[in-house]
Formats: sequence, structure tokens, C-alpha cells
Amino acid sequence: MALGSDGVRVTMESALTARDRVGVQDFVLLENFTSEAAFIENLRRRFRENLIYTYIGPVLVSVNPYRDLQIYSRQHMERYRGVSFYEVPPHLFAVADTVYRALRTERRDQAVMISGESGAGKTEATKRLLQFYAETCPAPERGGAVRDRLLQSNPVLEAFGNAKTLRNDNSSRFGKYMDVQFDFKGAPVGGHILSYLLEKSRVVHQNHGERNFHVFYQLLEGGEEETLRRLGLERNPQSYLYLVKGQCAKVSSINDKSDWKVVRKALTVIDFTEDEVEDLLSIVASVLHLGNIHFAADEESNAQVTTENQLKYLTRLLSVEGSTLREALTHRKIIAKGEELLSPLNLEQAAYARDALAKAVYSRTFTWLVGKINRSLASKDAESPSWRSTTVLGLLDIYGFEVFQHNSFEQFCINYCNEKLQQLFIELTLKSEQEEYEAEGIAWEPVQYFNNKIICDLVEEKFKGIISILDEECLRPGEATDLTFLEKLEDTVKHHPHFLTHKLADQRTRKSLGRGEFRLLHYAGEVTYSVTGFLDKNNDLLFRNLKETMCSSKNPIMSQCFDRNELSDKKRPETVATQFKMSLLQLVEILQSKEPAYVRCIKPNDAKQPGRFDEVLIRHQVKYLGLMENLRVRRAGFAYRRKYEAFLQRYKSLCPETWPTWAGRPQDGVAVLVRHLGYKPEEYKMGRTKIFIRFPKTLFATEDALEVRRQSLATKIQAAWRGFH
Ligand code: AD9
Ligand code: MG
Repeated sequence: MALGSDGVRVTMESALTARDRVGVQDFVLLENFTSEAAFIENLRRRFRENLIYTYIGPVLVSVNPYRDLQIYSRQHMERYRGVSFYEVPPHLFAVADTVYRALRTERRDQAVMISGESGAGKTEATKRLLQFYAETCPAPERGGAVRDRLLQSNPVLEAFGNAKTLRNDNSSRFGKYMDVQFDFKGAPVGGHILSYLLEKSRVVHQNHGERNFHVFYQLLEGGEEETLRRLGLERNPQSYLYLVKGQCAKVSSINDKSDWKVVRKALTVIDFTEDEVEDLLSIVASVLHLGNIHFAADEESNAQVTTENQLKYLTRLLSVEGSTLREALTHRKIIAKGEELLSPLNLEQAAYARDALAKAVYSRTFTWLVGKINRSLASKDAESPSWRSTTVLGLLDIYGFEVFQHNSFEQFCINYCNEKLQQLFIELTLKSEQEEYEAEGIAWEPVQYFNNKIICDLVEEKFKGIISILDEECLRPGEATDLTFLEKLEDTVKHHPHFLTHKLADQRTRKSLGRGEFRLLHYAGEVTYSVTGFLDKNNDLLFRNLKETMCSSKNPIMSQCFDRNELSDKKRPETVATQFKMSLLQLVEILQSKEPAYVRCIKPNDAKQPGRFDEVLIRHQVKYLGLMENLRVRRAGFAYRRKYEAFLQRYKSLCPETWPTWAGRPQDGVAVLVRHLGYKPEEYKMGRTKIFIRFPKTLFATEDALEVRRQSLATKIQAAWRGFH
């Protein structure tokens, strides 16, 4: 069979014969598997042929083509259903189908973990997977709407949680883990979403060339006249200070107007009533008004609100008392010795309080939205017997490793998250390798690998870890600063091989480190973090009277977001880093309880353009994703393994004893076959159900023999045909 132009009709082994042109479909078949150059060359060859998918054993590596390759149609879905993983060229749908079948036949929960840097294609992959399940799975007996809801939750979450950044026009600014629940017939019956660390600083500030969250622009562009009038909004994004910082309200690849239509419709599908939509939009609009609140200093340098009109709209949209809000924006309430004191804010403090309120309102609304979607996705059949036998398929679309020119608290959290996931990945990959060897009765050969637990500990350990030390400093308001935090770090983790600061560095490396920085040697490489803002971001303070004001809101969404208990609670709320750490531990637990599958996404260039393969950029990602390590683990023992039946079926024509049919056990047939082919004992092992071949060259030689036989057969047939005529 020739390589089909649609890239689908080819079997794995026949593609091997075209390996010079299109590379190998599985990196484990690379002759020189420890060479990064060979790895990248293989990716390049395939990318040139628009073959964006390649395996490392069961792991799928995907390179963003930045063009529509027409490979996700219903027809493609059908081609990948029910076929064996290796019989078809690598594809996301092959993973989708394999995972789904394992879920059905083994009744074990599954998790697909999708990782990669910003713009690598994680969210697209997640959407394609969901679409695959929505379109190919049977419909549930009851509550068929859940399929629509699963799909429609996405545009809503993207409107509120995605934004145009320099790296990606539709960048997810939060991490997402989504469970899809299936009943015993394999029909999707419910879902649940967990979200992680929304980048809320974006609400009040965007870098040049970036935007705020999509929803603001969508509402201004697409909202009906009457809606905008009610909300007191003008169409022009330039009118809103929270939207002009990045100076790029318009993006050629984005159509805010039509996107808004989609979002508006989706809200209805996920059970929003008209009132709820109104309440939600009031909040979105209030954030814009909040950004336009100005202050002027009175003669005592105290801040006064000067934008009465904005205040009026805010009061109405948030359903709070005007005087309370005015006071809360310009004063801070302090409780000292049981007495309440109002301390006026200066201009800088007032602007800080206003921005803190905008961020809190927006991020809590986002959390509420996730909760609302979850209620709509919750299986309505919770009490029925089928519920009890549901299985779960999880999809993890979470930020990849980040290294910028300037790295702050956010990158610290994101990179810590990647350390945790990498640890889990190595653990699970090794475990599954070991399990397979044991199941097949083959001796396990221990693999040397870098265990990044040491870095995870450095970040998360009690008392001595970076997060603990940061939290400790956050408990000393007025005394602690970002720099005292750094000093404490230096004192506590002095001689750690993965930690460095200006003071601790030797003369040579000192030059590359600023005084307010610390450097972590992550599994994926070095990252230097500036401590500026660490305390503030970790504390995430919202002045008490602003909280009180919001608790008094009559907007039903706001009153759910700001709970009065928060005010009376004597216990300090958990810091941002600690909350994140706990949610990560929970995530790891969820993932550990499931059978894992992996999609590793790679971004080919920074220009968001098709056809460009930037080798330097790709080499970095291969490193960050730990792909060479992954390949090494996979290749530690055997390059290739296949069920006896499949192996015999393919190669039986190469041995007179097995051709045309072998009557005995497939395993015995394979034993006869490989002996005939001259396999040496060190080249292979016979497991319980599979043959394991150590080197690719053994397989390639067999494959070449097959090709020769096919050609000679074809020549004979042609000759016979000519003779016949
Ligand atoms: V981020 O961390 O959220 O900033 P992602 O999620 O990894 O990032 P995303 O899926 O949003 O990246 O992909 C970025 C863009 O690349 C998409 O908007 C598409 O235009 C493009 N893309 C990604 N994957 C594919 C694909 N398989 N086929 C075609 C793609 N285009
Ligand atoms: Mg994304």
C-alpha cells in the first residue's frame, strides 16, 4: 500500500519503507535514539510532509501546523474508530479512540494530559478530542443535551478566560482539567471542570500588543444597542482604560462580533436564564466602569472620586449603595482593639484598591462561571443505576513551562506546576513500562533517569520550601518586603544544587543575576525569577471595606461570589501559592487514579505561520517537554513490541513454514518465523502475548525483506499475466 495523500490509509509498517522521506512514525524506531539532532530531523521531515503527529511509543507528539490540514472531519473520525493504534498513521483520533476503548473494555478511568508551551496547540487538541467523543459516542438514553453542553461550555470559558497575547491570539489564561463521564453503554452523561490560577492581573493591565480577556471586546462589538445602553457602555474599546494598555483592541484573526453571537447562544445552552445573562453582563460592564474611575487628591492628599458618572453606573450595575462604594474606594477600614477606624487612602493606594477590586470581581465571577457550567454538566441521572457504573475520561489542558525575559510569581507557579506534572509523567511512564514487562514475563531492566522530586521539594516542602518561606513573610505585614523574602530564602536554602541568588553565586555566574532575583534549575532548564511583587501577589489583598461592600451587593452573582462568612472568619485565608499547591496536589491525585495518555504539543515558530520550522525554538521545547528522557525510558529495553497475531499476520509470507497459514499458536508461529529470519537471541524476547524487538534495524531488515518479496511477487504476477495473454 502506498502512502495515501490523505495520510491515513497507510499502515505503520508500510510507512517504514518511506522512512527516508517522511521519517519514522514512532521515535523509538530511530536508529540513533539518544541523538537530539536525529529526533529533530525526524520531526522536520514529517512536518515538511504535513505529518504533524509522531509517537514515542504510546505518547503522541504534535507539531502545530498553523493551517487547516483537513484532518479532523467526520470521515477521519470513522477511519480511526476500532482500529489498532499502530495499524494507522499517528493521529490525535487514534489516541482518542484507544483511550475510549480502554475506558469501555477495561472500565478504567482515563486521563489525556496535553502539554506544551503557549500556542503549541493544547486547546485545539482538547477541542478536537471533545468533538470526537461528542460525534462518535452513542447518545445517552436520557439527558442528550449534555453533549451540546460539553461542547458549548468551551466558547464561554474561552470568552472569559482567553486573551490575545504576543504568543497566541487565543491564549488560555487559566489551566483546565475536564472530566467527561460515560455511562455503561459508553454514552457521555455528564462532565466536570476544574480551573487553575486565572491570570487576573490581565484585567487591569496588558503588555503592548496584548489584549484583555475576549469577553470585553465581544460585548462592545457584538452587544445589542439596548444592552449597551443599559450597561452604560460605548462601543469603542478605546474609551476604557482597562482595554487600551496593550494598544491592540482589533486583531485580524479575531471576529469579536461573530464570536459574541456564539457565546450568547452557548450561554443559553448551558442553562443561563435571561436574568442570569443580564447579571453576568452587568458585572463585565462594571469592571470596565471601574477602570475608568479617577481620583484626585484633596488638600490633605487624600483620594477623592472625580468620575461621578462611572460611580453612578457602578452602583447600579453592582447593586450596592453609592455612598458605601465611594467610601470603600477611598478609605481603608482598620479594626484596632475592637474599634473600627477609617483611614483615608492617598492617590496611589486608591488606584491600588480599585484595581484589586476589579481583579477580585472578575476572577471570582470566573470561578462562579465554572461552577455554573459544572451544575449544567452534572449528570441528571445521579441516582439512577447507570450513574453508579460511570467511567470518567479526563482532559488536562494546562500551561506549559514558561521562560520569559522577566519572570515573576506567575511563572514561578506555572513552572512549579510543570515540575509536578513532569514528576508524575516519569513515574507513570516508568510504571507502565515496568508493568508491561512484568505482565509479559520479561525481566525488568532498571532505567536511569533524572528524578525531579528534589526540585518539587525545594518549592513545596513544609517549613523549608520556597512557598512556606513566602507565606511566612506574608504573615509579617509592614515589616516584610520582597527583599526580606529573598534574604530568608538565601538563609534557608543556601546549599541547594537547584537554587542560586546573586549572593550565593560564584564570581562567574554572579554577573548574570540581579540582586532582587533568584534562579531555579528546573528539569527543563534555568529560570531566573524577580522577587518584585511576590508578597503582594501571594497575599492577594482586598481591603476589608471593599469586601463588605461587595457582600452587600444585590447582584445575585456577586452575592454568591462574596460570602459574609469571609468577613467574620478569624482564620487567615490561604495564600495564592498555597491554594495553588493544594489544588495541584489534588490534581496529581486525580491523575494518578487514572490510566494516563499523553499529547505533547510543539510550536514550530514564533510567527504563528504555517510551514516554518524554527529549529532553535523546537529544540528548546523538545527539552522542556522532556521528550528525549521519555524516549530513553521507552527505548531502555526494546524498540518495538507487537502482539504475536499482528506480527505473524504481517510477516508470515517470509517463511515457508508459516506461509500461507500457520495452524498452531501464533506465538509458536512467530518463534519459527524469527528463527527462519535469523534473529539472534540478544535481538528479541518472547513475552506472553507479544514479541519484543530490541533494535530498530532488526525490524527494518525484516520490513525490507517483505518489500523485496512483494516486488518479486508483483513481477511474477505481471510476467504470468503477460504469458497468459
Ligand atoms: V496557550 O498555552 O492556551 O496560549 P495552546 O492552547 O497550546 O496555547 P492553541 O491550541 O490555542 O494553543 O493553538 C494556537 C493556534 O494555533 C490556534 O488558534 C490555531 O490557529 C493553531 N492550531 C493549533 N493546533 C492546530 C491544529 N492541529 N491544526 C491547525 C492549529 N491549527
Ligand atoms: Mg490554550
